[in-house]
Amino acid sequence: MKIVDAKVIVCCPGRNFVTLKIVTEDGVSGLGDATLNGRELAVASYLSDHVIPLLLGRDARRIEDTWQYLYKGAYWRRGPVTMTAIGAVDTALWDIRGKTLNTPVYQLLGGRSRESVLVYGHANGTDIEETVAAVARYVKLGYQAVRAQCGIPGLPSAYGVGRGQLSYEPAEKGLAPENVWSSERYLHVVPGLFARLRGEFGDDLHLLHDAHHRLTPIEAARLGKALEPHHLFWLEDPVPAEWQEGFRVIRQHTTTPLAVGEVFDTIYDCHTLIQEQLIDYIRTTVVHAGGISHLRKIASLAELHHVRTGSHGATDLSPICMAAALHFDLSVHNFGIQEYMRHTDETDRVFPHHYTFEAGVMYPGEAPGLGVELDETLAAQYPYERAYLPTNRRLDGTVHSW
Ligand code: GCO
Ligand code: MG
Repeated sequence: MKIVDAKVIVCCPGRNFVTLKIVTEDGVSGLGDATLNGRELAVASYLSDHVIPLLLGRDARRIEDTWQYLYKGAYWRRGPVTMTAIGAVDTALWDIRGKTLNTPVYQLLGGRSRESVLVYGHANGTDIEETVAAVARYVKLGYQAVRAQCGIPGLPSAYGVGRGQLSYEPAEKGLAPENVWSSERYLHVVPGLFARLRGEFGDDLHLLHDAHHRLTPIEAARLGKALEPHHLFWLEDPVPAEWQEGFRVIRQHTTTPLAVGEVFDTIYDCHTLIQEQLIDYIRTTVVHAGGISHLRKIASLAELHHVRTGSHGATDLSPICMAAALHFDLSVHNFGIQEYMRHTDETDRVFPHHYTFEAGVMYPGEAPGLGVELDETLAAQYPYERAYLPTNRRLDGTVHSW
């Protein structure tokens, strides 16, 4: 079953998405998400200029061999651009395999380990009371788990807080805007937010929070301790995650569960965190961590060490990634939770899909393969628009992690 064609489709139905489409000699096609927020065209070029010529003529059934060939064959291993491109190829090949065998991908991954996939949504507001109202809206929609973020007095913008009534979207058209940050002000507000949320919603609702890589280990330890009475499902990305050993400090001080991994691209970014049990949830994504094949290896290592999965699922990952994540989530034994930031109707029309949401959980659907299509005619009506993630400076002007 030879690969006879492959192409990259870049479109912007509200935000940019990069998609790889692979076609076999039998006319079966598969899709892979290749979106790297703010650096989209680098992956598009990596695929078109360097990877596609290597795919033509290869056997589409050799998923593992193709992964190893692209990873080891590049010599220059790892990095977000390379691993996103490999992830797109891997995802598209699993899609093709499912369609060829007329079965949903999760059946190829060992079948269901559970009946459904628990997801969390994003609630945010400019202050605590607005966030309480936003969480209430999610509860009304049936969510059992909600991530809560709120504005910080004295700071014009805060991570995760949208403009007006629009849901939060992590990209800005044009050039990168600059936000202002103060860890002290932030640390002062967050415990009060969760005290208020527990008071309002009781003990059963799962509450999550994302610190978005902004604290030092000792600040994160202080926040984790302050949040212990409110028993969060997790505290996400407490510190910049490159320095895996840095988590030892946080871990010594707090029992608040820790989650990290959305910026990781291979198992080598998280093996210390997993093997030393410095985290509770690994949040690597299908699209950025080398596809379904590599994510399964990370999950297997994590399973040995009591670490569960919690894949990133922001709107800057396309519905193809969302579908792939749901097949993965349903099948791995040590699944924890899946992030689910709803795409806009515009995006959903370009990527019609079979996955569904009901009462706080999701299902990948029973369509063969991943169960997502790309309407290429419609996609062509939404050309690429340059967009960046914001950058961040402290109150005195020093550059800080965004
Ligand atoms: C999350 C993430 C996103 C990222 C975004 C970057 O937990 O959903 O932190 O909001 O900021 O995916 O492209
Ligand atoms: Mg995050």
